[in-house]
Amino acid sequence: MGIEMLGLILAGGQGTRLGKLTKDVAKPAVPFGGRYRIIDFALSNCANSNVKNVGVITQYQPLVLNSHIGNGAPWGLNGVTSGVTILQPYSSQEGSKWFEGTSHAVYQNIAYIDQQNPEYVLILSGDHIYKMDYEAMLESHKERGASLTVSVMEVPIEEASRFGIMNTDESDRIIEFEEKPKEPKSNLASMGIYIFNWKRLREVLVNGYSKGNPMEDFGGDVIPAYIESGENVFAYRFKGYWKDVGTIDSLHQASMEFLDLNMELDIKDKGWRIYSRNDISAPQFVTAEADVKDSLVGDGCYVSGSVHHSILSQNVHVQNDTEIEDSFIMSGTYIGEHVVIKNAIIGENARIGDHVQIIGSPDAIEVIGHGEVKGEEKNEQ
Ligand code: ADQ
Ligand code: ADP
Repeated sequence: MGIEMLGLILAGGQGTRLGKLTKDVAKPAVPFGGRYRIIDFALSNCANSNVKNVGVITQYQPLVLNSHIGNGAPWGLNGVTSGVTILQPYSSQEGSKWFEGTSHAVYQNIAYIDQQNPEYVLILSGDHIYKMDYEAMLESHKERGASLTVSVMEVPIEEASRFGIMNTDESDRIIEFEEKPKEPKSNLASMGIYIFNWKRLREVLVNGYSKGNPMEDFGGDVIPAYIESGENVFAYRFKGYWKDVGTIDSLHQASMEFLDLNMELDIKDKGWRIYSRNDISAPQFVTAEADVKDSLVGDGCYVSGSVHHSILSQNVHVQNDTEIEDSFIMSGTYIGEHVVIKNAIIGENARIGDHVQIIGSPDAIEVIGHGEVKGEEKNEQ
């Protein structure tokens, strides 16, 4: 007997738009919010929504992602009837073929999905920050007798060409869908979160590939094909905070929003916890010279400079007479004396020497990569 709904997290994109931050780390494994990695949100939503079986489809630099997810224990996905499986590209007899678009990646994993034998598959991206109850979305899918349900949100019209954009009828049936249109006809955007009836999706993928009509991408190929062939495709309206953090600007913006105590994404909500894997560090130490305001400071930090409206992840070291403002500093980074950092994202284990200035602006965020070294340190510790 199979399971009701299998979660599939697409965690394989290269994430070129995150530049240096994804040089050796897959996008979903990029740190967020001082103690999380981006994929924690999708994994925690699964755990909280009773989606107990999850496949994570990877391809690019999966090492950090693999060790972060491990056996799935932080999310409670390591039981007898639950589990998380990391799916990597493999060589088949037809030769090795890497995953191309998003639906091709699912097609490549049919053997795994068949083994789980789900009635429904829930397709998720590994790079979204949000809290969402997928069980409620499944209820709506079932009630409407849908073959595909697409989670949607209204976005500012000037941003609409970054998304799959649709038109619906009065019952929220999707009647038109265009992937990233140059001239969007509406502002109703796909969040890239789908529930499919597995049997039907499997047929569409297998038929497409065997008849020379490959279904590479959900937004570009599968959804338009479903609508054209008259399948029941419905929009499910999501209300709440949701952000695709696939670009430097959106990652910085989401980090600054994370500092707002009244933010819509209530991270302290005990009814919807966001779980992660974290090492235990010593408590943070803030010296008498320090001036820390409006900031999140992780365990193991040592702060002797001024830190305003910024996130210091675990084990960050900030020396005297240094100023940090509107920035996100990832874990293990050392920042020397007389440094100025504004509107920046600093990668994990970077080393910023004395007197270095890293000054971005809200429209041009500065980025230092993981392990990058800038300038020299007088007070090497
Ligand atoms: P994009 O986010 O641009 O648009 P895409 O880059 O194809 O879609 O990737 C979606 C997710 O899948 C990302 O997390 C990416 O890392 C991952 N991914 C991409 N290729 C993969 C592969 N071959 N193997 C494994 N994982 C892979 C999509 C929809 C739009 C919608 C936006 C919302 O196509 O219609 O509006 O999401 O953000
Ligand atoms: P971005 O748009 O920021 O580059 P995405 O995660 O959306 O990031 O991925 C972009 C594209 O890169 C995807 O279509 C994905 O298939 C492709 N891609 C992912 N991994 C690799 C890889 N290892 N080599 C080449 N292309 C890849």
